[in-house]
Amino acid sequence: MTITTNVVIIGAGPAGSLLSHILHRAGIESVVVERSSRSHVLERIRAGVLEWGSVEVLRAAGVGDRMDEEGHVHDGASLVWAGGEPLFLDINKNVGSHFMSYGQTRIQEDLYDAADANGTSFVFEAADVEVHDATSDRPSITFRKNGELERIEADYVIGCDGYHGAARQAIPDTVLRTFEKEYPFGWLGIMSETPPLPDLVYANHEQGFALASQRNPMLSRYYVQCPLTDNVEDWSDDRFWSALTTRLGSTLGDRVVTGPSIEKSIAPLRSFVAEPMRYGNLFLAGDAAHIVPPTGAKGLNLAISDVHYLSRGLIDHYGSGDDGTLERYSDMALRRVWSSVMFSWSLTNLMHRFPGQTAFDQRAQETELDYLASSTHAQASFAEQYSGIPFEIPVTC
Ligand code: FAS
Ligand code: PHB
Repeated sequence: MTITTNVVIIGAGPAGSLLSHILHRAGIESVVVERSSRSHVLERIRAGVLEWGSVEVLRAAGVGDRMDEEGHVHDGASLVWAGGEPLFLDINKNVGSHFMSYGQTRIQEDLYDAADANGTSFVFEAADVEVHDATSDRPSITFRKNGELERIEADYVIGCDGYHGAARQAIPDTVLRTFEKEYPFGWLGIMSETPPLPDLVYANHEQGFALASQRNPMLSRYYVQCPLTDNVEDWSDDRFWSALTTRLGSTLGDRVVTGPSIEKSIAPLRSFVAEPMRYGNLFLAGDAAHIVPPTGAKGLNLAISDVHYLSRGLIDHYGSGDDGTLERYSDMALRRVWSSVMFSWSLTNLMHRFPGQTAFDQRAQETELDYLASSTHAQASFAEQYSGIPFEIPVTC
């Protein structure tokens, strides 16, 4: 069976479901085609920090009410290293901005609730998605649903299908340029129903990196760096809490409220960028085009900024026929992507212990952190990058 629509979106993660929702509010029809089940997407535990620009995009899209009720606004985050007292990097004082703790899982629930209210067409458990005729005026996708081959023809195909998706594969190797870096360690993350530390804390320790984060006043999210060869089974809760509290240092480590983990997983770290983010009438947004190590809390935020830019281009196209923003999309999105990729790479290098790291390397990291503590200019630069550089297109309601 073949159906036609304005925009067909591959992937119902945060990028695809936010784009579909914003287009719906502008009267633009879309169909979202997702490989997994709705419940599987909702079960994923991922990001936890929203740049202020992302908060504004979600509010402007009308899906920010529960975020504003349950999210926690932070004026800054703390760094701790070499057994010293934590350094609170005051983002509000330095650049007049904030960030919000609000889990990606919640955002996904909010977006699916909005899709249900919109009546937008989502196809879950779609297999073998393929993009066809991306450079024609009528690109299409095919997929299998309950064994039946389906086709959707559209004006535009948007790949929001993540790093392992099908959309990027439709761009010929003669056109696509990719940039990749893999890190020689992973993050072991746990969730525990315990009160979190008040602030997010990033720790550089000779045993390795650690991060204290949160989801709500009774749900903590913690991470410790671990070897890529480790499995979750290698890490009992006791071993995890011991590593975390050691790496956070005595001041903060003594304040951690431990408890049984309700989720435990290991994520690999990589930096990846695919250029361009457009090929004919195929566009890429979110993890389909870029991946960052979670150190800088940028992955989800880049997905939201891509959608902010792309939705404006599509709204201009269907509204006034102006294709200027669509023409600029790839270059504009990539400027923000590379800025976040660089910040995430830089902070990962600063905060983690690399295999073969020498005493010199450790001392050099600590010296850079000492400089950050001593320089208001360095702190302002960190604050601007962590809370998110300004959008090239302002957010409007
Ligand atoms: P997503 O990957 O979320 O969504 C893509 C969707 O496309 C998925 O639902 C997938 O099932 C679907 N799909 C894939 N292939 C398909 C196909 N062929 N056909 C149809 N559908 C297909 N970011 C942070 O900022 N902080 C973090 O702490 C953090 N932790 C993370 C931990 C893990 C384990 C992972 C994998 C990512 C993490 N991220 C984190 C990054 C993450 O939040 C992403 O940036 C965010 O999910 C990006 O959203 P999307 O671009 O929508 O991609
Ligand atoms: C999280 O809360 O999951 C989180 C917070 C900050 C990061 C990465 C992950 O840099």
